[in-house]
Amino acid sequence: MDFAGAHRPHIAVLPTPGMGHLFPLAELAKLLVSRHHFTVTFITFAAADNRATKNFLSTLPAGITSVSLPPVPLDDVPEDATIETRMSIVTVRSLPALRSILIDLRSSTNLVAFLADFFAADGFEIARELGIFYYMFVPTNLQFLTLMLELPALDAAVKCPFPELENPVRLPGCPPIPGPDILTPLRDRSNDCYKWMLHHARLYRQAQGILVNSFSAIEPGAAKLLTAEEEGRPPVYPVGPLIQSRSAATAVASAAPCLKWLDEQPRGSVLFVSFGSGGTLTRMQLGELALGLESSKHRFLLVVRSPSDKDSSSTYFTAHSKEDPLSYLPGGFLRRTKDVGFVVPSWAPQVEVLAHPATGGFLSHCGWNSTLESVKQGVPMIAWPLFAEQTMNAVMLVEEAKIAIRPKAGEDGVFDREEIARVVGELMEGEQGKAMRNRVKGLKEAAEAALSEGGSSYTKLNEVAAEWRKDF
Ligand code: UPG
Repeated sequence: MDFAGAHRPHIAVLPTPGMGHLFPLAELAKLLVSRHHFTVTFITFAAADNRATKNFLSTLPAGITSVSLPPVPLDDVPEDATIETRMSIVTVRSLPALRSILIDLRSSTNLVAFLADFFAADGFEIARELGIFYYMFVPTNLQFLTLMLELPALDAAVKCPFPELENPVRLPGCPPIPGPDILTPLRDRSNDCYKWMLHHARLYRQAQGILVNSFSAIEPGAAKLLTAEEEGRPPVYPVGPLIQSRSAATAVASAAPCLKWLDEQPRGSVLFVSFGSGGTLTRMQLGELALGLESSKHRFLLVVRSPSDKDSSSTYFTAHSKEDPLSYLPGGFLRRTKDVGFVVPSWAPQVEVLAHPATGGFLSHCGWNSTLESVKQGVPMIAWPLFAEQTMNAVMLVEEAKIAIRPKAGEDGVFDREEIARVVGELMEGEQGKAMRNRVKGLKEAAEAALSEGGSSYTKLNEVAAEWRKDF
């Protein structure tokens, strides 16, 4: 096949660091290349310059290349700055280098559009200057997008911290969000990350279009409102679920024993437990989780990272623990559970695990990719959100989609072993679990329909591609 720049329009894509942002954009890029005959360059931040990202980028098909932005100084950024603050500062400081790369791409390819993900909209001004399209990609859902579009108005209207609100936050078309479940960077208005989120929220409305990794059946209220035209708001295109068809090759090779173990387990009997690409628990919570799984007497496949008492996203940029995570499990746990459990350090081939017939439930941090992967395989969930928009996703999955159950924390914020065993039992063999299983099967079919020819997501991506090609 011919990928020569002269024959194809070219798209520059800027994902902010994190595998959860890169994976869906890579799936989108593959469709743009194979179905719509574009070529694509990924512009990656130096913060994403790790082994996992490099390996992943090297597996992308012909027609997709990547170029890395140089590192920017971050010595003045306080140690305790949040992920959102860091990403935002890195983006702003990388703008001069981004400009040079986009100018180079314009002279060496048929560059027609710049696609930024949700923390990189500062790049729009460069695209505008260069006379190319500037669109946004939201790797999470329409509920998150609704919050961001409403944020400037909410900021003016709400006087107290969101977690102290007496009534839930009512976003158009979305289930009511209790104040304490609001997006983590919005919880403390005095923190810089709040100001950054407000800054991004204002830029969202400047995009010429917004692609979202979601589909209408999973959040019908928000989809109905956002796919209608509205003055002053860019058109919104739900193009999902865009998820990996298989996990990164390295993960499959190094973790194949867990797939072999699954082969030996009864159909639908195993609970998969994983907290996404960087989620970590406190030392005490990890212990309670292990003991809760043990006392549930259900089979489990547990991905363990070294705990962190300070930060629930402590391996976000690396995906791997620095120490041996198994050493943090309660004494004797591995021996006592060896007939019912399998433990994988740091990283498992999640897509294959969820697709395996032995997997019957997923205890997840509710990262949006994990959620979509679970839906794609018709697997119901236990919602255990940690950071970012995960608590809001949990509300949606429990209250609106009704495909997840959420444990209740004690006054100290910890889920104790009894509560964990209770929700595991309910999901794997209770009436609620059965109902959730039926509903998630319905969503799985709706997701397949959305992506197939003539389906809503298929059609929306066609519309975007046609717009980008119109002057080519
Ligand atoms: N994954 C594996 N093996 C593992 C752990 C993760 O293959 O052991 C994959 C998983 O299949 C998925 C991705 O890594 O494709 C994880 O993505 P996601 O579930 O979205 O979690 P995060 O990486 O934490 O995602 C970030 C945010 C999350 C947000 C998402 C999309 O933390 O809140 O929904 O980005 O914006």
